[in-house]
Amino acid sequence: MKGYPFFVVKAIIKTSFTCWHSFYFNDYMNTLFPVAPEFPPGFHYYPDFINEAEEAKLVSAIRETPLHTFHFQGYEAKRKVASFGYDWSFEKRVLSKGKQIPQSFSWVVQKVAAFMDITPDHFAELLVTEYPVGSVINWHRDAPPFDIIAGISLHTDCVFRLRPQEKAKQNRKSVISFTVQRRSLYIIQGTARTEWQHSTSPVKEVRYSITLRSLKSPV
Ligand SMILES: O=C(O)CCC(=O)C(=O)O
Repeated sequence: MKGYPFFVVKAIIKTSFTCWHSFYFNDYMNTLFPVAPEFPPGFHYYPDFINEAEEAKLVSAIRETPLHTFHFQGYEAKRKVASFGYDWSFEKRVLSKGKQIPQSFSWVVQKVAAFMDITPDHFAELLVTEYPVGSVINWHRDAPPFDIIAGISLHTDCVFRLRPQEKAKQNRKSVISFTVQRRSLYIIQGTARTEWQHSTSPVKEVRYSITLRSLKSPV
């Protein structure tokens, strides 16, 4: 360091300290706090479930699908949806058979079913959702007639949250918040389905999701 002006020496010392500090400290932090949060029983998360080409194929299939604004108890949400197969009306509280799942989504239904070791016809509903920038899905448990829920995230990541359904158990500490990456799959069943609610935080870019649901009792 001899011959270097003092401010250069100071900058070199500061930079190397910052690098080593952050390297050592981050490594240490990762050991202390594992990246994956502890999910409630029945919640499973699989990053990179589909590849980039498959994601592009699904996004273009969604963009060709006519979507409509989602209505819930007289309230108009920002997100847009299209439901195929069996649809639950929150307004009328009835399950009705709608349009067939389009051919362009069949392969993804088959892929999720094969992964879960069930047959594709277990999935009675396929819901396509478009979340414009800033939109969310509020805290909820899915409609009563449905059983397993499988969600594929597309186009951007989003913050997904879980909290107990029971009011007495709800507090800041009971919220599990984590990122669901684009191209990932999550599965909600068991306790996570019956005793937990889920929601998403406002998205920074347009997000699409595909939600597959099975029925508790076949109709
Ligand atoms: O977009 C998502 O991943 C969440 C979908 C969801 O919770 C719902 O449609 O009920």
